[in-house]
Amino acid sequence: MTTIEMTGPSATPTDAERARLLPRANRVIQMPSFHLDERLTKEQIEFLDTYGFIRFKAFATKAKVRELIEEIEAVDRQIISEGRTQINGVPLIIGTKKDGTRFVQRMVFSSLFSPKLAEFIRDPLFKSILEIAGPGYRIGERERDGLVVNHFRHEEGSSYKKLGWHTDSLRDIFYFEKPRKYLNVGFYFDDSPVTKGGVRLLPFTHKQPIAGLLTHKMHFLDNEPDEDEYAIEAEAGDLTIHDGRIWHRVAQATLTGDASTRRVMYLPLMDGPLKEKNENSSAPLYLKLRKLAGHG
Ligand SMILES: O=C(O)CCC(=O)C(=O)O
Ligand SMILES: [Fe+2]
Repeated sequence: MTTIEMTGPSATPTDAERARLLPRANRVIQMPSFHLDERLTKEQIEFLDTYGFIRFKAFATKAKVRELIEEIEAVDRQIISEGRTQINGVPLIIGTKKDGTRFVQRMVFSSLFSPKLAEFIRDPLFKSILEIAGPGYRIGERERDGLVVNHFRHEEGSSYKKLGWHTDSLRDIFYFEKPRKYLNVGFYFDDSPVTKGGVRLLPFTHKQPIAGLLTHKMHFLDNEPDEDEYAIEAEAGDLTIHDGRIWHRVAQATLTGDASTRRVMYLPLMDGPLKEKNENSSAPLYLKLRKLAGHG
């Protein structure tokens, strides 16, 4: 009979093994409490490069968050009252709350509707992020989908409760451009504990060769939890950066109604030739793919 001796170094599970034993929803990324001052430190740049993501605490004050929420709510009401279904050719995702109110769940080109949002993203702190994105990077307020505000909500009538596995770099391929180094910068308007669902990602997948971008999972069609996934939690006012090549999804909240509200704004960091959109632009192909997969 063989007995297994549980002694020696092999008896001590690694962090990864320990993490694997936890129920999935509890596997939240533990990361140092990073703060962003003037520029990213060497440690912060290395963290982002190694893991493919980073979170900065309290990028904006709670008062600023409240002010910006009022602003996005005003833009939302304006878009709904004007009966818009798309902006610059990019379709909006619109849902209905229990009380019958229609609201925008994926707002695009948001800064073009609000001088306050436009001013916020011109804050010098965002410049330090542009610097690490690479030389010549800009915030493309009129390019691609512009400044996006996602509004996830778990409720009957909601059109945006979750988003399947994807890489953001797929957009480049659909725009017939070589996937570039692409940083996705998210600013949180709401606290986002795991009970609100939120981002689940596969650390290190940003280092995959281009083929992996296309083949690792079925873009947008696959919503299944992955045993290697980790959740990113954040609070209102936090800022996150993830590498556009990393595989991620947005899980559905276990909470419902108002308690499930999760609003995050994404900044379009661009380089290369300027291709501004206007009212005559047509819908991008990658959004058609998302639509086919049932997202919006
Ligand atoms: O809501 C989020 O934080 C992420 C959304 C996302 O992955 C996307 O819109 O591509
Ligand atoms: Fe994404």
